[in-house]
Amino acid sequence: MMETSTEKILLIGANGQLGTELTEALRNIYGNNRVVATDVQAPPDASSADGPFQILNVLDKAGLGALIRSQKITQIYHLAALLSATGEKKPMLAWELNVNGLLNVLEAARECSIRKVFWPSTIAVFGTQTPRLHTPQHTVTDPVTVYGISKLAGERWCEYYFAKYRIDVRGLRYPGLISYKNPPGGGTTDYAVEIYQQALEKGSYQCYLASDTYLPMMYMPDAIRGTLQLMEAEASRITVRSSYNIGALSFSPQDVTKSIREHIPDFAVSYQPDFRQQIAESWPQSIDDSVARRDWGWKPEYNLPQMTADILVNLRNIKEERVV
Ligand code: AKB
Repeated sequence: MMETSTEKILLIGANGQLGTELTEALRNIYGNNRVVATDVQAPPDASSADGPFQILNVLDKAGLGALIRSQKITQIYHLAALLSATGEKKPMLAWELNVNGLLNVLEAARECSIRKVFWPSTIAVFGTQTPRLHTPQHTVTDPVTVYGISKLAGERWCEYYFAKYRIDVRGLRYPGLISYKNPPGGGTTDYAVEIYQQALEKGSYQCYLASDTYLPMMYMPDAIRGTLQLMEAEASRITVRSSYNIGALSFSPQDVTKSIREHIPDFAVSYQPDFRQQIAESWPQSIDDSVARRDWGWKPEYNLPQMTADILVNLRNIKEERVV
């Protein structure tokens, strides 16, 4: 832990799937009191509040500025967003939160001389004309979802604030993130989290994507490590200011089912594709992340069998702890 650090970090959207684990990781590095977690609601589990927490709506520009000044914030991780499936149900809110929320953060960073900003983009910035295999860093971006459109606009804004105001903003185009600690919220890739939980709890799962739908995915420990690695890299090594492609796994529901059956042989999966199938079909199947590897040394650690084994062990432990 960096006891002597002068950094003070603000996390926006700290209660989410990524935010919860990133808050913990940053507190381990910088110390609990140097990481201010914020969200629109209080955390569901009060016992997880092992550091400062404040309610903050990123659309409240004045409130954001006041918090940054009063807490003497030096870095911002802005994670609050509506994801792809929810965004299709609430398109205007998705645009408002995803674009205007980011603009509030970038403006606050400019006005308050923030040292670094992290902002997540997504594979959803790609679209139907994008090459779907080993999708390159620079290629066609013609997203079909509001989520993808808003994140693509966000990428352009990040690059603009770097070029015009030298704001040190860094981002990753996350694939589907898989974790066992916290549920994802409203994405197209969420099945890859639900499937493990239901395998243990019910022994069966009904999947909303077709069995052979390949998507880029990543286990949360890799996502956390990659995020911290990007943020710790020398600024001179960052050649992409919009957002880096970052890859790890590529699998289909059928593949993950097979992997779970190595541990739970009777696990049964049925398929009933819904509106999320069309979204998935507009996204890449695998990602070329050679630019991230070259610039700041990105390398994932988990493959599918390792991730499956780790998730199932941990979910079983959590279940046993609940029973005791
Ligand atoms: C989603 O499914 O919307 C997200 C994403 C790929 O950005 N997980």
